[in-house]
Amino acid sequence: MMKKTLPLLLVVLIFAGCGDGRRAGQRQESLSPEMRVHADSLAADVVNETLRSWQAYKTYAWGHDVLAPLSKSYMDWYDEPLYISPIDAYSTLHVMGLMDEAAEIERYVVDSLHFDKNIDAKVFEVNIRILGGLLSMYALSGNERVLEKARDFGERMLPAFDTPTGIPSYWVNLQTGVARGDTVNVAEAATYTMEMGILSYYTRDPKYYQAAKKATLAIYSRRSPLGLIGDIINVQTGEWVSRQSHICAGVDSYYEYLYKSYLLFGDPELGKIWDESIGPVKQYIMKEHEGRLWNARVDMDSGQQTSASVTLYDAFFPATLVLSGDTALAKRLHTTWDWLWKRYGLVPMVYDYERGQPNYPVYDLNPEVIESAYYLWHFTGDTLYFNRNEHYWNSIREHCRTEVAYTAVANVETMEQRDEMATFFFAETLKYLFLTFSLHQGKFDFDDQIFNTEAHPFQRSAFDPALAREYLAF
Ligand code: DMJ
Repeated sequence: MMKKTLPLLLVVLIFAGCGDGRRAGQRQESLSPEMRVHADSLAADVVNETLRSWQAYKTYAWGHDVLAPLSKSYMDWYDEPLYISPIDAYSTLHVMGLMDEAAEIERYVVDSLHFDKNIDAKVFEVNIRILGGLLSMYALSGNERVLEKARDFGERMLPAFDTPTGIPSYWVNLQTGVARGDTVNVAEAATYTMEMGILSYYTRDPKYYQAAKKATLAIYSRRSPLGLIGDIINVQTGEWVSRQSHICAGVDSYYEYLYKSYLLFGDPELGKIWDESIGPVKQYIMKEHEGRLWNARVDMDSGQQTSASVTLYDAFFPATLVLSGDTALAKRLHTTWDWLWKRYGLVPMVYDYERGQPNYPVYDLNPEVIESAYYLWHFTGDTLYFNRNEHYWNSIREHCRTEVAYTAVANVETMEQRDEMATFFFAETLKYLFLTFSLHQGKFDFDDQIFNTEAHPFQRSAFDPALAREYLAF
């Protein structure tokens, strides 16, 4: 439940401003005493496995971006490491109560990490993982030196937004500020309002949020008469490079951030954009096929279907839907993802539901199906969703567990493994599993939290709506 101390204006914005049934969730006490014991042991198992994977990272990849768990080695995203796994892992370790491990990361970040590196960083990815991770590290630790790192990183990202449209270039050089890459997808164009809004709030400097919001408005203002957007755009001209409309990888977090940023800050303009965007998505993109509900790709001008390919990223959508109050649609979509997971034993990255075959059979330890089951478990109290996440955890344990940690699967039809443990396994997958199995313990107040798209949590009641309006300048 929302905290009673929540400022009245925020309550008004969240409840009265939403008008269509959006509400905070109700955790239902639906676990029997026996199930609670079982859930406790699952939560403890996830913590143990997280610790085991973290120790593997420290042993084989410390100081680098990503653990390669099969070769017991490491990979970096760029010529110099940015320490992405630990930054992404911090909030999960903290939420699990692994405070020594979390404190070690915090010390390393303030003492040894600097961003004055001559590398071209991918703006979208470093925003959700590094800026989002640092901001949640600050929120959880209160360490002002962490905030200084986040501000420094935000400053280094800003030159990317200096384009005629306000949509950021694909890359930015962290040292020189030189940006390049004129073609971006919508997720890369407009998944910034949460992190940059939070940075504006903490620093009381609106320029970050203003840059992020301009990019979001640049996408929204280019919608078709049907209210649909394309998926790839030129940041210099604002011309759509692809007019395919969908909620798949390459667009997904645009919609997620419209709603979540509105919820966190109460900017009415974002609420209006969400309200005007979600109807066309439901009308044109949701498709029935053989008794299941899927999402299609359609032409943004005609609404005609262009493809029946879904990506496993699309499974974020039930979470956003149930958060916004549309539980019925969220349940139907999640049942489809559950069917696909159980068909293969893990979910393929890309699947064509009309052909009934994967287009790209990789599973990279992604969180989305689990994330949505966690939301549904929280909001409905139906143990079906708890059971689903138990099933998914068993699948991951069976197919992805290695001698030292967890790894991706190259092909869900053969379960052949691939040598990489993505940073979001720490940030998202393990966190959502732990929060599912520990929900009944009541230690983590979901209703007072909003996760960025990389599952870094931020406390809603820590953002005063009147101050948000001032610090973000909306
Ligand atoms: C994560 O990096 C983020 O959640 C992103 O928005 C899309 N999905 C990946 C993990 O699958």
